[in-house]
Amino acid sequence: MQLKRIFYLLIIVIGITSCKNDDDDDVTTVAVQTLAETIVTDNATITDYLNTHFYNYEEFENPDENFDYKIVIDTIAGDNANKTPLADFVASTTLAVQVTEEEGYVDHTLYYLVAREGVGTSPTIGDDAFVTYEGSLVDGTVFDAGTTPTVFNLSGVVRGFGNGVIKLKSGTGPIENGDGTVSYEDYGIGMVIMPSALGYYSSSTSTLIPSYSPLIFKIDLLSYLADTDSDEDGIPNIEEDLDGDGNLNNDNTDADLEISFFVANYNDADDDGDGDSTLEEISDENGNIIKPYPDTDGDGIPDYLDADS
Ligand SMILES: [Ca+2]
Ligand SMILES: [Ca+2]
Ligand SMILES: [Ca+2]
Ligand SMILES: [Ca+2]
Repeated sequence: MQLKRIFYLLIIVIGITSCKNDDDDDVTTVAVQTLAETIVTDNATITDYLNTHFYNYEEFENPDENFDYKIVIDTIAGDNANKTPLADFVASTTLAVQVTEEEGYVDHTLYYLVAREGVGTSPTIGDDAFVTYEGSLVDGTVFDAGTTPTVFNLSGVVRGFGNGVIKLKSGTGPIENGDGTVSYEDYGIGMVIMPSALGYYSSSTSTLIPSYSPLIFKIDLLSYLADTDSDEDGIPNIEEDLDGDGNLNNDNTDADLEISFFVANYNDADDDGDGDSTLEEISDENGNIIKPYPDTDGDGIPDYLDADS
C-alpha cells in the first residue's frame, strides 16, 4: 500500500506549499525546482532511457510454453547492441499538471508500453483496479513491488500509474484452481515511464526515491470494478469528473469549506457541503435514483452540486 500512502502525503505537501507563506525562516533541504525546469530535465532523462533500453519483445512476440509473461528491461549494448529500443514500442499521452497556482498547468508526457493488451476491457480513471506491479527508477533501482495482487483506486495513486493502467485491458477470471486459490489469464501487461510530476515530484518520502525522480512501473491489470462509486453516493466516480479532464482530484464543489479542502467530489458523499447527502438529493422517496439528477430551482446546476438549492 506504499503507493497509496505516498500519494496522500504528496497531496498534503502540495496543499502546504500552495498556501501563501511569507515566513523568512523557511528551511528546505532540497533545492526547489520549478515545474517548468523539472519537466525539461525529466524529458531528457526519459528520452535517453527510451533510446538506450529495450524489453524482451521477442519473447512476447513468440512466447514459448515456459514464458512467464514478465517484462524484462536491459540496456542496448554488447550482445544486445542490435535490439530495437523502447522508443520504437511506446505510445504517449499528455496530462496537464498543476503543482502551484502561480505556475499554472504544464503539459506532461506519459509514455506507456503495452506488451500484451489483455482480452477484456479497460477501466476508467475512476475505477478500482486489481493489479500487480513493480516500481523502479530509471537506473533500475526497485523501490516498491506489489507481487501479490492489490486493489487501488486509479485516482488514489500517482497519476502516471493510474493513467497507464487505463491503457491496458483486464483478463479472464477469477479462475478457481481447486486449492482455494484463483488465477487470471490473458490480462493486460504493460509499463509506464513518467516524469516526476506524474509521480512523487519534490516529496522524498522514501529513501529509495530522491526528489524529482522520473518513475517506471511494470503493471499487470488482472481485473477492475466497473463504475466504482468510492463514496457510495450513487454517482460513479468517473461521473464526478465534472470538468471532464480525466483528473478526479481537481473537482471539489465545496472546496471553499475548509473541512472539505482535500476531499474531491468522488470521495465526498455530500458534494456541495449543504448537509444533505448527495444520495438523498438524487433519490426519490422509494430510494431510486432520479435521472437526470433533480434541479429544483432550474438554474442548470443539479441539487447535489447546488448548496443554495
Ligand atoms: Ca460517487
Ligand atoms: Ca477534473
Ligand atoms: Ca460525491
Ligand atoms: Ca448535498
